[in-house]
Amino acid sequence: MYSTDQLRNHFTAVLNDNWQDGFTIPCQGLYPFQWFWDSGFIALGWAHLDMDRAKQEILALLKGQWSNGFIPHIVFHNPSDSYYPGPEVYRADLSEHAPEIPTSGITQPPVTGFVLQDMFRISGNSQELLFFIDSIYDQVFANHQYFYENRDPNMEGLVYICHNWEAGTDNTPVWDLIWDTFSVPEYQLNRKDTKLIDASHRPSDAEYRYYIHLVELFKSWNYQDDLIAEQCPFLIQDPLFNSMLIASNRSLIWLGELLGRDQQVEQLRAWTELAVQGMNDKLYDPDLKGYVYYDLRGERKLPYLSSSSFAPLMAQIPSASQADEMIGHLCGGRFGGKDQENFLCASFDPLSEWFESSRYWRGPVWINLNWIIYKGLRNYQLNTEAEQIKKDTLDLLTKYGCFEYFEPSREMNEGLKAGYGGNNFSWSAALGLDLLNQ
Ligand code: 2M8
Repeated sequence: MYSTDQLRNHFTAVLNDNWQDGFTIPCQGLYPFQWFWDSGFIALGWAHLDMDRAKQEILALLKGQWSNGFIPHIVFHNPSDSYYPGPEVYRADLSEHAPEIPTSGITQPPVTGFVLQDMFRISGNSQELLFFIDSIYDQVFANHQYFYENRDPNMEGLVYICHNWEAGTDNTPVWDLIWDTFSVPEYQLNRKDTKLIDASHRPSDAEYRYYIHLVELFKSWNYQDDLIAEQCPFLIQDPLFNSMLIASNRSLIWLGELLGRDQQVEQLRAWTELAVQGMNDKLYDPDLKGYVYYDLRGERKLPYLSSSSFAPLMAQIPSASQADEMIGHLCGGRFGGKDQENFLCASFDPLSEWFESSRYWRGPVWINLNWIIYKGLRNYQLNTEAEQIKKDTLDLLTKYGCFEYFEPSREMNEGLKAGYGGNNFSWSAALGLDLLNQ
């Protein structure tokens, strides 16, 4: 149990311990490299402590950018044998676009755009930071261009993900419906995570075989986007991923106007307009009152609520009345529970038969999703709900420290001594720090 001052010191210590001279690992042992969306959240934490490190974090990520604008989800800056799958499994060098530095061959939610706008705000609108943003603006823009030009086959403004690890919400139960359509070889796995963390809190080996199978397919196609679009059995329009892209579009528009980048701003506006329409026409489910996934390969909606269903609030996608409908699920609703029996916000619908309160992205509370939802609720002046999710987030961090994920049920938390997954986890620290400063 930490006091506010101790909590701030704890957050700072976690980030300092995970700093690797130029970038920050998510967690010792379990995640020994730099991850795409982690690096964005982590940069926000650094922005409150040491802006130079925040800039270095972003620059280190961009070292891994491919020549076609793609940003990989892992940049392997250093060797390590504590993580599987490593660069030898991904073989990104099979792509004609890959850089010198070893990277993975899949991506993650593109948070960099809105992170840069937040860094600028935290800097007090410093001119020096604006120069920095100007110096990397084209690279971040190129990443958005990569998505809209390669991953939107129907020109709907909605980009697809082609691997569950691209979602960031790695083993959400929604993917089970996709795995049911797969048949995969008995790959030999060399998992390290289950030697470090309670295996019942991680995805199963059967799930890992699907994950590896997709990577094997990408390698057989040399990571060519046209072949992936034509043949990949996992092709999903994800509400969280698209919301992060749209939120980043909006920030790049705002920053681009300051920087006089008229053509790029015009293009970003066009993408955003189509994207918002696509989100509302295709991914909003009026019966469920939330945004859901669409399976492009199976041509079907996947109508299940998860914490990702609320992410569009952050990108100002729902109308005010849609937002009102959506928050019915939070305080007192199926996520918060009657009398707030759960901490906000479970990663999957707590009333679903597939909900598992301690297994990774199948139920536990994650700090980054809470932060995204908090920002979204603030956009709509839904202040009661915003304050509740902020309080729940800080209460969990105060009780346990910076774990990777947390038990949603208040009752079960009474007997627990620890959160779940990795400890001293960077984005829990960074976003905790950001919430303390809101
Ligand atoms: C988790 O994912 C990695 C694969 O990317 C893994 O389990 O090995 C997810 O929680 C993901 O969202 C996160 O970026 C990554 C590093 O924290 O860990």
